[in-house]
Amino acid sequence: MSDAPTTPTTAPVPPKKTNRIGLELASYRGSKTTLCAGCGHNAITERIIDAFYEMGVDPKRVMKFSGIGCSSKSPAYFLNPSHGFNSVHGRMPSVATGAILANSAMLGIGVSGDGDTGAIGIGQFVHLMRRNLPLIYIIEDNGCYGLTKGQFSPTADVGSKAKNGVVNDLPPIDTCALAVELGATFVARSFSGDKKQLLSVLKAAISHRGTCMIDVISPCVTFNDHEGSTKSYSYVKDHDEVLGEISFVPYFEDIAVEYDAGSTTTVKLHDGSHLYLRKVAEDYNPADRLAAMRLLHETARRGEFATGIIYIDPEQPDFVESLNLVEEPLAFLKEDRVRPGKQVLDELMESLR
Ligand SMILES: Cc1ncc(C[n+]2csc(CCOP(=O)(O)OP(=O)(O)O)c2C)c(N)n1
Ligand code: SF4
Ligand SMILES: [Mg+2]
Repeated sequence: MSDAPTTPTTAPVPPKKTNRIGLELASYRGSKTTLCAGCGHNAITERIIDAFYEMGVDPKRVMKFSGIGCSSKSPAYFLNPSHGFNSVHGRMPSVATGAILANSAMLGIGVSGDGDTGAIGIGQFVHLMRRNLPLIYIIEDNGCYGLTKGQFSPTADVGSKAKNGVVNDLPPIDTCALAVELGATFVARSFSGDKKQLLSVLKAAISHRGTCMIDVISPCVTFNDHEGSTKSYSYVKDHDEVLGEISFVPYFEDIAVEYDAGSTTTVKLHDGSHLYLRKVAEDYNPADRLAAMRLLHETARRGEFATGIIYIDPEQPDFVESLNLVEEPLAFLKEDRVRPGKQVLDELMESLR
């Protein structure tokens, strides 16, 4: 028997999994969350990470915005290499509008709360919805002000009970109905606990050009997850009326989707991706604004939530187009292109004489 030393064998290291632009999932993560364990907002963060990774979006091309609240802390927990601006309570829409108009080559995502949007920020929200600014606007909706210890927010339902037993007696603001009414071109509602649906909705939103308003019911385990609350995990699971199966096929993948033309709506998105919306609940057409309003009113009357893509119109020009801005981002234009020359000013003065 030979006693020559044997060379140790090392197991081959499997190649790291990357997406279509060569980045690992880690490039889409953010700092460690400081939110409560089990908070719905953390699940939404995970889906945002998955959606941007799977769509192969360069995180450096993304701008993240938020207001104030537990929800508004979320952008710190995803897409670390992206640009971010944590604004004042309820003022994220104006900050996002300025940033996107200054550099429309970037992809904007804003995270707000039901309080940040529906209370102090409602004025900014309604004007954002009218403009079709290319922005993914997510409301992490728990029906309360989580950060300030669980007071009712404007999305709390009539009759919903707070942890201390107080019953809410004011009617809620339905942010989806408001968004549809005011002209948002992509309106969806989802649930932080529905991984598959939320991921498809987020991927479709990345492919849409215009305002995507996504209200995600996101239970607050600390202040609003008890019996009597209509935003608890158990209530939402029991009252979620799923509009139908969503299949999203990105433009860079060649996936054959088997669908029945009679019961599936196909929507072609801005970047060439496709959405196949299979109707389960009813014969629902997400391109019909009146049908969307009817659905929202009828489900609310029954104490239910319709989830899925509620309304979509991929054809409307976005705010950048309707302002007729030059193709090149304003932020990079040289001074001689943004400041009128002396001759132009002289002509203008002359015309005002
Ligand atoms: C101008 C101003 N008013 C009030 C507050 C106090 N405040 C901080 S967060 C918040 C509400 C947060 O609720 P929501 O947007 O629903 O976020 P959540 O914490 O529930 O995720 C309030 C009232 C503040 N920070 N700034
Ligand atoms: S207080 Fe509520 S909303 Fe805030 S992190 Fe905790 S569970 Fe989430
Ligand atoms: Mg809230």
